[in-house]
Amino acid sequence: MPLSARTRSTMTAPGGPARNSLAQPDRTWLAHMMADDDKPNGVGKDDVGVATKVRTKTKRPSLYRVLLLNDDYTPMEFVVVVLREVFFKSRDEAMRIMLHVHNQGVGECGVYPFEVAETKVGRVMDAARKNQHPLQCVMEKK
Ligand code: TYC
Repeated sequence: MPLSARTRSTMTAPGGPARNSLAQPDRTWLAHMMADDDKPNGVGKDDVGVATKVRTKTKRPSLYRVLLLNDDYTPMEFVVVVLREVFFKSRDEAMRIMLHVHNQGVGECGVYPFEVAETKVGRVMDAARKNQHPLQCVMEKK
């Protein structure tokens, strides 16, 4: 059939006929003209690597409560120093938290993303061990 006799609707691009004429044009067969950044995933990109999809949605990190536990032997002043140095509490706030733990058995030092909470628990436990106090610090998911 001469080219002039073809109607537009019967012409197909090398990538195959459009599945739906209202859909976005099939850009596959134009891949050789596109910058790699503009090519749909999996279409003729020259670079080799792991297929990635850019994810724009951000997730808020899970938060963890860091808790101090009471015991009968750790000196009150040591707990106050830990609260000031590890959790950056004022002297008044450190005293309040220490007394709360002393009276209630457990108290919150702060709420942090996982790795921050983990680091703070580690710092408290290291300081307690070095000073031979039985002070315990734990974290729990909020
Ligand atoms: N109960 C301890 C005492 O009487 C003080 C203390 C407070 C210990 C808080 C631990 O997390 C703690 N010396």
